[in-house]
Amino acid sequence: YSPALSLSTAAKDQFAHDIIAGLSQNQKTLSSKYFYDGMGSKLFQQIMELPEYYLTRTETEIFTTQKAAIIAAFSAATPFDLVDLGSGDAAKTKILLRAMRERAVDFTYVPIDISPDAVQELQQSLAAEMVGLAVAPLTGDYFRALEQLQTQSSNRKVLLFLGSNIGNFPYPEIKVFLKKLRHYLVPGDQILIGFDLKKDPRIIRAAYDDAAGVTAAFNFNLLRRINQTFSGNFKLPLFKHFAEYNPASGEMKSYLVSTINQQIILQDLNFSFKLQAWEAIHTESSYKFSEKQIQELAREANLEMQVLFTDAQRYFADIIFNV
Ligand code: AVJ
Repeated sequence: YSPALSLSTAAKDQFAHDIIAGLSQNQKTLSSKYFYDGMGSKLFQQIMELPEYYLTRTETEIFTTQKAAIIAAFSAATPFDLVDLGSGDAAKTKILLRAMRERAVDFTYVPIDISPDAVQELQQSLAAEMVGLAVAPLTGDYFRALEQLQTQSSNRKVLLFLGSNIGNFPYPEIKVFLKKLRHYLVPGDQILIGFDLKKDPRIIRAAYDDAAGVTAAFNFNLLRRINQTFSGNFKLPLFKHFAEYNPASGEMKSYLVSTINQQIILQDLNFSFKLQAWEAIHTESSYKFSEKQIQELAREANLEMQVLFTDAQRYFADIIFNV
């Protein structure tokens, strides 16, 4: 695949700031949004193929079996922008894109992703697979990208936030996030959100601790990326991937656990810190939802639930909200 595109200075400064803040805390933490450099996006594509990672399979099932109803719910009388937050390789979105083209729906596809590599590859694959599709991609932070979109298009917006990306926000932050999103939307706009639903805790845990070790590699890649970006000395074999699901809170938590006492130095940042043996760095939370929680969230964010789509096993829900 193409070599990694480099980060902008602003993005690199933000990354540096977040690393230092997260690793200076008592409970050390790194933000999961930094998983997705070129390599991380590739590893996540492999995760989506894993037998244990039911999320992609179930959302794909929803789109494949119910695409006609989903598209009909977009109430597409006028041209609109289909804005895909965290588009990645857009494998699932492409199911909707193809069906919308078949029905001659008038829309522009606006993929937004934090990974420049992912956006570039998506642009190339769309040019090859969907000739003539109007595509206006944006790279970077969701809100920065939405800011930019406002300056270049006044179309009605249908936002996609698929794959349970929303699960990366802890509960109070989701509310803040949804309220911020609404700030870029007006009545008549819509949001389609994919939620991973609560289910057998063992099934959930297995999805984040797969037998082939791809999720572990995805987690370790964050340390490799920090080493590479800031001349760090993380030694990957001195850490263990550990993932744990709490069925009471619905929080799926991933960690990198230090196996020994060690000092980490990030030379370019002039920053160092110590890790005790078996101290854990929290790297990701992926929240799981009950339908009741989703309804509550919608109420609090002042979003009207229009329609809920789910798979045969009720593992996953794609819900369209009216702004
Ligand atoms: C892309 C955030 C939806 O939380 O399930 C997959 C990322 N992390 N395996 C998720 C992820 C570990 C994924 N999201």
